[in-house]
Amino acid sequence: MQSKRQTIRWNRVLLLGVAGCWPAVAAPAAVSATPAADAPACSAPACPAAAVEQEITGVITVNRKLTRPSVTAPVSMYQRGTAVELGKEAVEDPLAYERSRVIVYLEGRLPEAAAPAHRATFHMEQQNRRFAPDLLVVPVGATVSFPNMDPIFHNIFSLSKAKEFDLGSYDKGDSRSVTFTKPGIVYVYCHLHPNMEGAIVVAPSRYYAQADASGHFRLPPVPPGEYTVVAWHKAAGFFRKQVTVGPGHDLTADFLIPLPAEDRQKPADSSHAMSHMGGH
Ligand SMILES: [Cu+2]
Repeated sequence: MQSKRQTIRWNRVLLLGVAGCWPAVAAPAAVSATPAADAPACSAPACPAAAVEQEITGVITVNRKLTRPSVTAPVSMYQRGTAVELGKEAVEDPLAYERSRVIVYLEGRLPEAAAPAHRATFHMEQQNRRFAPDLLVVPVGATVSFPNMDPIFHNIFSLSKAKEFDLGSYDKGDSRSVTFTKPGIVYVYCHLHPNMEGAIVVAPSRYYAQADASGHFRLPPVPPGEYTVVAWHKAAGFFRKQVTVGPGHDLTADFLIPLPAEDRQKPADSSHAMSHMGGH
């Protein structure tokens, strides 16, 4: 008997919780007499109607034959002046690594508040003759600095449509910065070290995320509306899904990203970089 009463009580609590989430017009009159009705409609955090803004989440699944990313270049190619050990990627699970290389962002009509609220600082260091990080996502309008942490010169440049630049050569401790005013993918290279490759995803707004090793991503909360969720991977390109934000809609966007089996991933415009490096 005791347990049955408890069950009934719990059912009532659940019902009240659900009823509180309904639009005011749909709320049964009987519920308005309960204490819960004194609270502002839909104040519960889990209540869909109360959440003006909601998060779009998803899971990235990467498919490909298991191959190890090739990151090591013959050291003799670069031995001039001070020797700097070429950094190596500690890759334990190649698919987990690739999942964490997926950038997700919203595109199309975005809310007014979509512009970056503040100018965050972004860095892409040159460390051990690699870019660190070698994948960066920033909102349009952001400035990225490129500090040289190596005791050798680097000369960072890009020929991508979204942003062309050439920072010239500079030594350890120096830095240059670039402001990205156009959304797009900016591939970054070094004139002096052909193994150095980086990518900067300039997202159209502050609604972006990078998937974690398990493939999960979470975009900042957005107001109700229809959105295009874009997932991008350097070797696989762009994938798009429509998501409607609002009560009763599925707020997940899962992506299956097939990767080519080759070891080495080359972005579409890397040929420009290679032609630039003929002398090296
Ligand atoms: Cu370099």
